[in-house]
Amino acid sequence: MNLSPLRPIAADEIHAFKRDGVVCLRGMFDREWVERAQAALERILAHPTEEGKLINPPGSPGRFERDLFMWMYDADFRALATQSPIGEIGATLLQSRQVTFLLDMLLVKEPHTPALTPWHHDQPYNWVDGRQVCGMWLSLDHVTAESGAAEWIKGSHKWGRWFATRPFEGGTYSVDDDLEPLPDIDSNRSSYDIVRFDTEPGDVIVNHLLTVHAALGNVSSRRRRAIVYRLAGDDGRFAERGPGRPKPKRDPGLRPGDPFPANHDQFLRIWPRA
Ligand SMILES: O=C(O)CCC(=O)C(=O)O
Repeated sequence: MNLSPLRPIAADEIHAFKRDGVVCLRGMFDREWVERAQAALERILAHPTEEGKLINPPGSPGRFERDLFMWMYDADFRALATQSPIGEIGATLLQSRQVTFLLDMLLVKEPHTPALTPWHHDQPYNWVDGRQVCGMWLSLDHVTAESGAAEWIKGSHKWGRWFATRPFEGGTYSVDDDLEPLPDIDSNRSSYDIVRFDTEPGDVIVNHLLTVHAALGNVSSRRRRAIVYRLAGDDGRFAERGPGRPKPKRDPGLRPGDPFPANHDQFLRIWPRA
């Protein structure tokens, strides 16, 4: 299993991440990691954690499955967090000396699950402030538009706008967070620079946490399995979001604005590697 990315990350990939707020890094994880991750994901799907749930909008067919914090339950998810190339990839793209792992999440769209993932960006949902913050979408299947690829609006991380959060399942949170609503992107797609990547197992899409994105439904007969990470770099600070928003699993004992400590039971300092 590769500790470092299977190939060096190129200067133009780092530049694309900065400029566009998203980049697809092909072939970062070797086959052993991919198979280990696939097997771990199947274990969690068979025995979901208390966070595991179906997030199909009401009445929609298929299975859109989500689980969270798998690394706290499963040794292979923990190994992915701490021993795989994700820390080094994060440090390279964020140009950061250190990387803190905030969470892992699985997002699976089983065959014939047309549920869309709505347009959103991640930072207003996530307990992190700062500019050196990213998500990673680790592809565990051959993913195309038909099987539910994600779509990203290039440059949206630089709009200087924070949009109101909405549950993936549809509807709104009962207490508003005073953020502006998202524009109607789908009715006006040609006004946006939207990019989509077909991926293979072991490819990683890295996004700034302010990059606006969505994902298509899986209308194919193939599975679409992804593990998603959230990472913070040097300037990442703990944040609290509105009532009902996603939270760390337990009270982390931090105040808004606190740096993430090097040793914390919920936030892992994954780079430099211990
Ligand atoms: O894969 C999906 O359905 C959505 C991915 C997403 O929203 C994310 O990676 O933040």
